Amino acid sequence: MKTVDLRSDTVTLPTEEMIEAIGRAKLGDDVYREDPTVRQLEELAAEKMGKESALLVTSGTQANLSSLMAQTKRGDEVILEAESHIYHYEVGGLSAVAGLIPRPLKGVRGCLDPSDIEGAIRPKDIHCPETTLICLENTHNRAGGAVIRPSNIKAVHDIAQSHGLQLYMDGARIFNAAVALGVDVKELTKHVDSLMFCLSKGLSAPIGSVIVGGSEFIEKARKIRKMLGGGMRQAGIIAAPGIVALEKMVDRLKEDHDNAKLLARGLERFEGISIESPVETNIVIFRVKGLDAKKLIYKLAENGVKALSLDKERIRMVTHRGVSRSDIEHSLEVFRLVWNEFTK
Ligand code: TLP
Repeated sequence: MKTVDLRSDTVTLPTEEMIEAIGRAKLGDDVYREDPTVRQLEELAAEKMGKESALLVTSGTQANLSSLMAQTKRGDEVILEAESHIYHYEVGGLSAVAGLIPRPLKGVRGCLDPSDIEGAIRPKDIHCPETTLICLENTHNRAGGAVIRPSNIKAVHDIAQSHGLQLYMDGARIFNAAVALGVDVKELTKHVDSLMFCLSKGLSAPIGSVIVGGSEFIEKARKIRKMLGGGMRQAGIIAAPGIVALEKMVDRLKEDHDNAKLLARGLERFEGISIESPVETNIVIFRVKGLDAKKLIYKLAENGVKALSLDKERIRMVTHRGVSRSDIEHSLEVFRLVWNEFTK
């Protein structure tokens, strides 16, 4: 049976070129900063993002936690979107490990209203925790891969500046946002103090994420990464495919976006299905009103189409390099058969 895996772009396998790059990589002990391939990746990432410095970490979750810890102190309050990955899917690390208080604000399609942010910043008062950091997520995962526009980032930046706060972006899929808008990624990074992006999602590298920002911040994050057990030794074998990802895999993301739109157009033809928000990038979230999303994805998986349920009625499908246009057509056909049976 043919299988199409639409659970996540994290399932992408490395390209041949990445595997070859691993074999050729010059290595050293990166805790002593002696791995030339890691240094090359970090320089490339900093340059692409228009920031001073960069740091390779093991995962997006480690990137977010290290970045938050490097910009706050225990007991601080952090403003973030209520559906954000940091708040939802990172095992509560910001509180459990970093000792931070999350202040979740409801956004519209993942996008926070700058005036809501301003209203949530704590006054300097003996009773209150100190607000020190604002986090954005771009693209926004649980908002269906929604793109946060440069104008919104700039508006949030201005507020952060006027209150002396740091602005951080979980840019796990920042290149998807840049490709969707047709802009250089720097347009999306120039107004944040720091961000992270993932190598191992749509860019297809097997492991790793990169934190970028000012040199002082990166040095703090480096020490925190060590504390979190992320001081890696011959990490050039991770950095080498990461370099290929950054240099070769960005432009093809458009193909994933086109496939996601094709998928959404096909799905919305079924009565009872509504697409959550217009598809801009590679994530499609849809609601199966009054039905059990978990049971439906189980049936789909039995027929070779893998997806994730987000909650009782919502399903997420993600396109990526491992899924072609004809795989989407095949998935829609499988969906039709399963759906007809399921809703009989
Ligand atoms: N997201 C994963 C799951 O954890 C849900 C996925 O399949 O989408 N920020 C954002 C916006 C993310 O979507 C993810 C991963 C992360 C951070 C964490 O990255 P990893 O999985 O590398 O720790």
